[in-house]
Amino acid sequence: MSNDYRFSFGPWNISEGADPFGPPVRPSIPMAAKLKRYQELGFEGVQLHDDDVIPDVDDKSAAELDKEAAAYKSILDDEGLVPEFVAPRLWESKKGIDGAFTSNDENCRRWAIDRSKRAIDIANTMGTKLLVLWLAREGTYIREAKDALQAHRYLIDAINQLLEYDKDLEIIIEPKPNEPVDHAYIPTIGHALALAHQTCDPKRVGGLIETAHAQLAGLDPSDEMAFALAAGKLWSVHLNDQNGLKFDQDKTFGSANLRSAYNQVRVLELSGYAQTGRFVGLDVKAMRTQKPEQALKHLVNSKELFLHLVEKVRSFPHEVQEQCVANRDYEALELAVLNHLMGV
Ligand code: 3MF
Ligand code: MG
Repeated sequence: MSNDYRFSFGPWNISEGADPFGPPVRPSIPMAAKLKRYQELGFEGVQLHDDDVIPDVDDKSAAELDKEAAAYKSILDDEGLVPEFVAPRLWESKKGIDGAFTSNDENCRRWAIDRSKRAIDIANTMGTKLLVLWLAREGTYIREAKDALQAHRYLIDAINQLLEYDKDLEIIIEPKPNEPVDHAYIPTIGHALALAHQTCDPKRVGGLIETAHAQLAGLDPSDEMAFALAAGKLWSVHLNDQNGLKFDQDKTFGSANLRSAYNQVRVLELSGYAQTGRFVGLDVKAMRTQKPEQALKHLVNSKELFLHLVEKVRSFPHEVQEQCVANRDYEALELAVLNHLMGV
């Protein structure tokens, strides 16, 4: 098994199983206990929201933020873990009810930028330069609710202010087309990178592709990854899976579409992603039906499947590939891929 990839997940990926129709079904696990599981599961990186590190971020003084972030960092150090990024969790605050950077309320827009600066301070204390922006509520339920043109200007202005605030910061935009809003303003990596290029320092703004988010946009995740890779902008991934166009499922990687998973691993492997040192992040959810003692299998299984697929990519017969492409015989190539995946 190849061990040159670095894997990460977020503490929210160890969940109690609540869904919009029912309460938690598993006991909650304290943060310190979650962090203890990372190494034994074979993960090195921890994806973090600002309030994963420090609850009630908005109510704390700068000194308190610094102290609590340093304490969290020392737990990570003790566990031999690395913080991959910090993301401001703007969508859970009442202030972000109608969007954060694109809210119609000027006070809320100002809060969103201030809160993101707090997340940057936390990231600095934690020792990561990466800020992820999942623009959860930056969009609308009805088109007339906002001025979409103005909303894009707000987004660029907000990102500029964050880039100015910390000259070493790198911002990673995680696009998603819908959920929680009906239509998000930055639905795909194409939108994210076009936005990046309108900021004051485009080389410090990149993207993160999540499998399910690309699929919800009706796009092929591996081609989305290739698009970002071609621009030197694939700075993280959230691998998972999605069974058609429905709610964001965050299924175990490869569980719904093994062929698509193979192609995502293939594009990462062929581009030399492992050698960049960037993380292969998972954003997967345990099924609500899992018993507490079995509620980490989605993480391990996703990572194991990824590593098996790395081997599949590496062992695919190159001469067959070349011959089929030379003959333009894609039926033969398709069967060769399927046979290879099935091990026949
Ligand atoms: C939502 C997501 C988010 C982001 C996370 C990091 C809760 O569909 O994917 O997970 O990945 O907030 O910014
Ligand atoms: Mg995600």
